[in-house]
Amino acid sequence: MEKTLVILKPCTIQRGLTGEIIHRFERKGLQICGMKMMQLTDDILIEHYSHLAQRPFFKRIKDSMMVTPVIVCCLKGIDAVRIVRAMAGVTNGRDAQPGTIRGDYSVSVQENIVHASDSLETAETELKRFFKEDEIFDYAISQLNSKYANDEY
Ligand code: IDP
Ligand code: MG
Repeated sequence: MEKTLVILKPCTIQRGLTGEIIHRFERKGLQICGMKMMQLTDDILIEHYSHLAQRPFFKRIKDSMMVTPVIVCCLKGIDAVRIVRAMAGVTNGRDAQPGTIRGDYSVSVQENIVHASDSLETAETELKRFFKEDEIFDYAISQLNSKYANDEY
């Protein structure tokens, strides 16, 4: 099964939406394999958002990710990367479809509630960036047969 990274951004912490967002992923059937609060730093954000380094708003994005600690989550499931990206919705909250997280909770490109890994390869790199090996838990869940047909997992 795939594992993917979700970051609940400072805007989510500030607005008191943490539980609501985590609830959505749990309700969908994704398994929480890791979760912690951490204060991001300039160094980790330069690495994490390196694809945006040349954009004029790079400093603003980094600053917005350091306003409060964030909550990083490792979510697991079949096709977890694709599912979580679909649940997040497109980057701009004003364009995101109602029913998606950004579509339901954000009116901003920047303050868009969650980060979600965009591919399996990215997820692997990003999980290593934010979690130590012993902070990700591989434990059995009892309702696997209620979530999947037995030839799916
Ligand atoms: P994603 O989060 O949907 O994968 P990316 O392009 O990887 O989008 O950008 C990372 C984050 O940088 C976005 O979630 C958003 O917070 C911020 N960002 C991206 N593009 C813009 C922009 O044009 N203006 C302001 N912030 C942006
Ligand atoms: Mg991205």
